[in-house]
Amino acid sequence: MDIIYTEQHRLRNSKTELFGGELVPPFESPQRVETIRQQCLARNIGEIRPPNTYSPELPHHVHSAPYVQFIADCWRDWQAGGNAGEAIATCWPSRALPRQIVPKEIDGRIGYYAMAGETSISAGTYEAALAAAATAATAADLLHSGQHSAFALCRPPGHHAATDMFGGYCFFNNVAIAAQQLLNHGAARVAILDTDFHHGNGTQEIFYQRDDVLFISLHGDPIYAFPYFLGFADEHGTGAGEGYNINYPLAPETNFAAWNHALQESLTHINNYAPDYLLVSLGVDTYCKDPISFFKLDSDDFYTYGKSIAGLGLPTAFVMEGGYAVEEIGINAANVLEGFSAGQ
Ligand code: SP5
Ligand code: ZN
Repeated sequence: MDIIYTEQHRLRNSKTELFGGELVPPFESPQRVETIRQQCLARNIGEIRPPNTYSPELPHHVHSAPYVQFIADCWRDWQAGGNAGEAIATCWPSRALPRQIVPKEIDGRIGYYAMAGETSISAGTYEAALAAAATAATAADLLHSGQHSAFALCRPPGHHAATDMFGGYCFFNNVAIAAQQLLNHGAARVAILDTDFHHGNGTQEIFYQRDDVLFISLHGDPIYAFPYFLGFADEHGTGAGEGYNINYPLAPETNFAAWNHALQESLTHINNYAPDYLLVSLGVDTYCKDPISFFKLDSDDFYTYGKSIAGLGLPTAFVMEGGYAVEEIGINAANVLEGFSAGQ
């Protein structure tokens, strides 16, 4: 399985995350991807290759042009505004402030485009996010050219990024960009299976009214877990998209037996949809020792579920999302890939 990787991910190296009322070093660190890369090398999971070159318009596949421009300009404008620290949103168009007019001032503009305040924007964030999108698009290109599988080893992650919102450590929705790339290449249907602990609110929003992408997510019940305000079981899609969005919100302490039950149902839905391709939003924050999540998967479970996914027999690209137990995320991600290869 080819592994697409570029060291440009390191350009995303913010110093602050707002967590527990303090500014702490971000959970979403450069070390994450390096740990996974090392593990893939040590276990011979596949060849490591760089992404293809794309135009800076690549994110326009799924994001609005003003939003992409905001991500490109934010750090410069924040600094020009005389701010000492990294760019963090503090005021949003929330329920009782509903006017959707994009403010001219950067404090207002960042609030308009933010879905959460934990994620700081800093120097290099835009460049790294663009490289992550290219990494995922390359995985799509590889499937299109006939490869059976690929692994986009990207960061920053993408699944919380919506048409015009960043947050949850995400800026451009890598897996959604890969799906659109496959459709642009002529695919009729693409399925996205999101195994990250958190609901893929961005991916859901992007494809909610469409039937050419089936989105299925297994995640911590939003009544208890980030992103809190989307990801419930009654969100089925609208219009042409009715029936093409499926959520499995799962309770605190969910173990592999219960998680796998939802996975097996998901695989049946995907099989019935008969997509041309499968994209997996691969989060390994379902691991029992993840510092910000509450599922109870063990390292062996990742191998087991990788193997199950291979049983679909679909050309499949894995696109890296979350996972914050840095010691073990390499083992867990490589276990999914190795399980997939064994199941082919
Ligand atoms: C891609 C991805 O996995 N993004 C996750 C973003 C989560 N950010 C909010 C974290 C808040 C965690 N609160 C945990 C409370 C533990 N007691
Ligand atoms: Zn996550």
